[in-house]
Amino acid sequence: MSFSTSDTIVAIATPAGRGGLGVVRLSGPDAARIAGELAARTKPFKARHATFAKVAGDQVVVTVFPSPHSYTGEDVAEISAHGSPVVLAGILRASLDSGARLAEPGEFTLRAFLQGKLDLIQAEAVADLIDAVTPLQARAAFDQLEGTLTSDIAGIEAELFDVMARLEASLDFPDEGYHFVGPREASESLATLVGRIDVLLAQAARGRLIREGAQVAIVGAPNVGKSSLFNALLNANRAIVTAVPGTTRDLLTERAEIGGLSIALIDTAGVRDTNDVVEQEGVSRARGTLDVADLILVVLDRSRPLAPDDLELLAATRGKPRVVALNKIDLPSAWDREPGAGSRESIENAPVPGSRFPVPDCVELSVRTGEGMEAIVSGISRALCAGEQLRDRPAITNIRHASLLDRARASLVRATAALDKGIPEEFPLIDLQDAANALQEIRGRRTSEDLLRHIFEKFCIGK
Ligand SMILES: Nc1nc2c(ncn2[C@@H]2O[C@H](COP(=O)(O)OP(=O)(O)OP(=O)(O)O)[C@@H](O)[C@H]2O)c(=O)[nH]1
Ligand SMILES: [Mg+2]
Repeated sequence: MSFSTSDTIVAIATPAGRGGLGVVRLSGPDAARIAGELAARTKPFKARHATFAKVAGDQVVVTVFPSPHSYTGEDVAEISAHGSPVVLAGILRASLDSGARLAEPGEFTLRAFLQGKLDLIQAEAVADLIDAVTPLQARAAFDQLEGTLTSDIAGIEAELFDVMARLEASLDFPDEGYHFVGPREASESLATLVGRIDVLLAQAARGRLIREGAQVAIVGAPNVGKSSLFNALLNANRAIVTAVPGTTRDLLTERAEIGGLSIALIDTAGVRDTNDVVEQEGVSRARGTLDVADLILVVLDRSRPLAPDDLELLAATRGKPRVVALNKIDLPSAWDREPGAGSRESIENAPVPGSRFPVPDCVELSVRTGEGMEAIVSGISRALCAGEQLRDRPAITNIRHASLLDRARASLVRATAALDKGIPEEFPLIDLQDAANALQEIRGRRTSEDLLRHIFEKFCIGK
C-alpha cells in the first residue's frame, strides 16, 4: 500500500465479469490528461459533464471531476464503457501505458482519507457498505458514512479539549490564585462525557452483531428434525433429510438472513453414543459448536419421550444463549401422554443444578406444516439481540471503535477519580490526554501507517 499521492492510479471500478456497463476510474494529477490521451482529444473535457468519446476501440462516456470536488479529492476521470472484460482490460492497459499505476485495494478511499474528504470512520463505513448483505447492515454503514458517529465523537472530543485547556490554564498560572476550572466542575463535565460514551457503547454489542453477523448452531438428538429446520430457515433444500437417525454426519454451514441479521447457520450431526467412527467424529464436531456458536438452537422431538441425549444437551446448553424448539407438534405429543419420562416437568427438573428450564425461550414448532416457523425466527432474533429492537441503527458497529471508546472511557474515569481526590491537575491531565488520543484514533486523526494498511487492504480493488 502506497501512501504517496503524487502519482495517478487506475482500476476497473465495477465487478469482474460481464455487465451492462463497466467503469474504469483514474485518480491523481494526470487523470484528466490520461483520459484526454485515451480519447485522442485536443480540448480538455468539460468538468463534471458526461462526454461521448472513443477509447480503446469502444464507445465510452468520459466524466472528469476536477479536484477537490471528487470522491478522492484529487482529479478523477471515470470512463464508462460497455461491460466487457476485454474492453475494460484494454482501457486499463492504455491508461497504464499513458503513465497511470494500477491501484491497490482500497486506494481510492485511502486517498479520499488522506485528502481529508472522509475520516477513518467514514472510510471504514465505505467498506462496510460494499460488504453489506442485509438492508440493516447497509443502513448502519450508510449512517456512519453520512457522519453520525463522526459528529458524536467530534462533540465529545471538543468538550474534552475544553476541560483540558481550562485545567492546563489553571496549572500554568498557579500564582494568580485563580482556577480557570475548579476540580469539582471539571470532574462533573468529565462525568457527562463518560455518560455520552456509555450511550454509544451500549449499542456496541448489537452493532457488532449487525455488522459481523452471528453463528447459530442447530443441535439435538438424531432424527428430531434439525436438518429439516436448517433447510426451512434457509428456504432451500440444502441438507439431506431422511427418516434414518444419523443422516447428518458433518457440519453444514450456510449464510442466512434472519430478522435483518446476517447469520451463519450450522446444521450438526445428531448427538448420541455410536460405534460408527464417522458418526463419532460428526457428534464431536456437533458438541464443539456449543462452545463457539453465538446462539444454540436445541431441537427436541415432542412426539417421543425425552431421551438421555436430549437431557444431556439441555444440560450442556443451560446458561448459554439458546432457543429450545419443540418440533413435530403436528404429531401426537408423547409428553402429554406420558407424564414423567417425557413431560415438560422432566425438562424443568433435568438433572442439572441451578435455574429452571426457561420456558420463555421454548418454541413449539412443526417444520412439516410450517406452524411456529415465525415464532422460531423471532425467537432467534430476540435471543441474539437480548430483547433490543433491531430496527434502529446503532452508531457503533465496529470493534475498533468500541475498544477505543472503552479506552477513552477508562481514562476519563481515572481522571475524574483523581480530580475528586484533589490530586494535582497534572496527573489527571495525563489521563485526559490518553482519552483524547483514543478519540482521535477513532476518526483517524492519529494513526500509524500499519493501521491504515490493515484497514484498507480489506477493501476491494477499484474502491
Ligand atoms: N411429522 C413431522 N416429521 C418431521 C418434522 N420435521 C422433520 N420431520 C421428519 O423427521 C425425520 C428426520 O428429519 P431430519 O431433518 O433429517 O432430522 P435430523 O435431526 O437432521 O436427523 P439427523 O441428521 O439424523 O440427526 C424426517 O423423516 C423428517 O421428514 C415435523 O415437524 N413433523
Ligand atoms: Mg440431519
